[in-house]
Amino acid sequence: MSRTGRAAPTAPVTARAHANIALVKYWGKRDRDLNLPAAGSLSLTLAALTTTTTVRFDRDLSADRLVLAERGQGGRVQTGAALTRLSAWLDLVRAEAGIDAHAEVTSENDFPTASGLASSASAYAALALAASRAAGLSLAGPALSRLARRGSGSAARSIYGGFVRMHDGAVPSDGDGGDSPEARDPRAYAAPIEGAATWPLRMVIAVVGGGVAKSHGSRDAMEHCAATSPLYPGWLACVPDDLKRAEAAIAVRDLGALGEVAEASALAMHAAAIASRPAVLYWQPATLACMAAVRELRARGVPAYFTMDAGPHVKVLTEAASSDQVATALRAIPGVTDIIVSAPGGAAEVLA
Ligand code: 2P0
Repeated sequence: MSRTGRAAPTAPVTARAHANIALVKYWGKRDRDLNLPAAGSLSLTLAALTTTTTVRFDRDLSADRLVLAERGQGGRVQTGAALTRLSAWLDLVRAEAGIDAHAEVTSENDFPTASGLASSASAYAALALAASRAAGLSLAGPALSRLARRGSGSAARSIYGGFVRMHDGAVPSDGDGGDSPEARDPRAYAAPIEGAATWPLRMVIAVVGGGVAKSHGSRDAMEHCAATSPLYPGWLACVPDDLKRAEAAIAVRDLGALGEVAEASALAMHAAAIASRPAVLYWQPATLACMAAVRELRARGVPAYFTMDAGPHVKVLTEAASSDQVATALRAIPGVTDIIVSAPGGAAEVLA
């Protein structure tokens, strides 16, 4: 990058964002460079999983610097792929702000990183808010969501609280089966779904296998799935109708209908992943035991519905009044090492 841009403001900015769990999954891209999703998605932002990030641009820094910390552990300076990915993303912020200073980024998760608990979602949402403000930009929601998306697709949703809909941004085909070149990107951002703020829901997360790093990063796994899974086209074909059904269920607060879509979407995504060659299989025995326990709870009249992401953990959507019962059932399963109960969370916010 040239060193001729104007100086950045040097005051640090700290922002916090919450992770989100998709109820209609994002799994596949239509443009790798712009990180455009192949389909829309829909999520619930969670209060209990947060990333807090501080960004400071400083012309005296000779390179970008990234320090990551996890709950109860000291920070670790990152090198290699994490830093390369961050620097490429920071270049977008620098270009938009017209600055050329390097940045120091310190980020702390209050939950296990890279374990399938959606750490990149809260990370890039907090980063988008902190870095854009630290660079002197004041981005409105859609621009902020798009910036977060360039870091990680799911992060576009963590800009907002509650239920959030990610739009794929695709415009009508230009006749060659592709999007119009001039409109490849602008509409691929998330927006909050209004009206469910007072719905007393909980997500009960069964951490399986101690929250160790996942076996396949989701970015590589979804690309591998799109390239090799015979079930990938079938998975993508499900998404538009699942989105419609999920939004209709949220509009009338029908947990049963929403939960049914969420389970179906998660299973379809995992089916496509499992059918990749070689297979991408995130489940462990405890994952299946959790799914069975949720079905048993439901057979006894407890409103509980599971979903799983790019890891072995099981996330169960339920009513607040049933969350203790669900947590107790999941805690008893061998291989479940922790239980996190979360209420819906709010939007990303600047702390200082
Ligand atoms: C989701 N996941 O909708 C899906 C379900 C994992 C399974 O979004 O490549 O880290 O950074 O855009 O956002 C995880 O994928 O992928 C994810 P990139 P991301 O939550």
